Amino acid sequence: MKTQMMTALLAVTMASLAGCNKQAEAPSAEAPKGEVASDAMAGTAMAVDAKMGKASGIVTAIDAAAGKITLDHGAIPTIGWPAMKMEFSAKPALLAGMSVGDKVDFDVTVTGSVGELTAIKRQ
Ligand SMILES: [Cu+2]
Repeated sequence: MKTQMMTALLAVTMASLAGCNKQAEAPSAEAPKGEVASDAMAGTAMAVDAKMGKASGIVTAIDAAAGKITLDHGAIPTIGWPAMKMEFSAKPALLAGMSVGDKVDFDVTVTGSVGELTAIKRQ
């Protein structure tokens, strides 16, 4: 799991670096507001910027009191993540009423390798 995540992050980093040499290339049609390529280019290679994405998934584990939820989620192109199963942190109030097996749509903010849900709702 950890290796998979590091590999994904590395891929994102490599993609960002590659982007610096291809400024003429049109941005992805899925590029969200706020996800500006120049931000990544302006920072150093070690800078860790928060990225936001939306995706769908299935709840596979949940600890609402601790603010932890594990989701088997689909790809999140805006973050550069493939589909995977992983744990997210979330405010306990956000997780109230969620159960294992629920299909959900969620918003996530990723900083480094940490993903925090900012919104989640049952489909
Ligand atoms: Cu993930």
